[in-house]
Amino acid sequence: MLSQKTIERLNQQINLEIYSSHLYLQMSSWCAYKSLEGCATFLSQHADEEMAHMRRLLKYLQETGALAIMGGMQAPPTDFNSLTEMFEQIYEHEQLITGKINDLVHLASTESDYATLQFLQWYVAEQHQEEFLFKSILDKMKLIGTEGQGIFFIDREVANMAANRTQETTAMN
Ligand code: OFO
Repeated sequence: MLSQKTIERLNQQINLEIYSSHLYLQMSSWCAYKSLEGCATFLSQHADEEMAHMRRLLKYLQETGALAIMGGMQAPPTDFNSLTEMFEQIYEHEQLITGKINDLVHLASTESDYATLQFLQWYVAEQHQEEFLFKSILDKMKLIGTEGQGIFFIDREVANMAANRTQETTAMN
């Protein structure tokens, strides 16, 4: 049995995950528009992963007899000054999500809600991986540089990441 506060906070998280998916799909569309096909594929894939994060929360709420509520959604930004700026925004967004997950962990801990505490561990590990992933892309961008052909090589690197992710997912199924 979840507390009302936990139900509200898990519902907020559901909506944040949907926003993350919208954001990455919009960014994917921007990349496709700029002919950055590798980044477009990678972000489209990531948008799907965010919906999977949302569904995990949805299932948990349903299993505990709570009502999941799909709220309204603000529109994500549609334009970016550069690929670097876009990935910086993603990294900042993931740090915000990590903060929200940490708040949820704190709440579950304060309420001695051990089932929710355990459920949230998957998100704690996932956020660690996501921050690492986007930080590594930003590091590569610094290393390769975004001038001239740099952007082409970055797009190719990110395309390889998307291909590896597809292989991992196929192997898991
Ligand atoms: Fe990008 O991890 Fe969920 O939001």
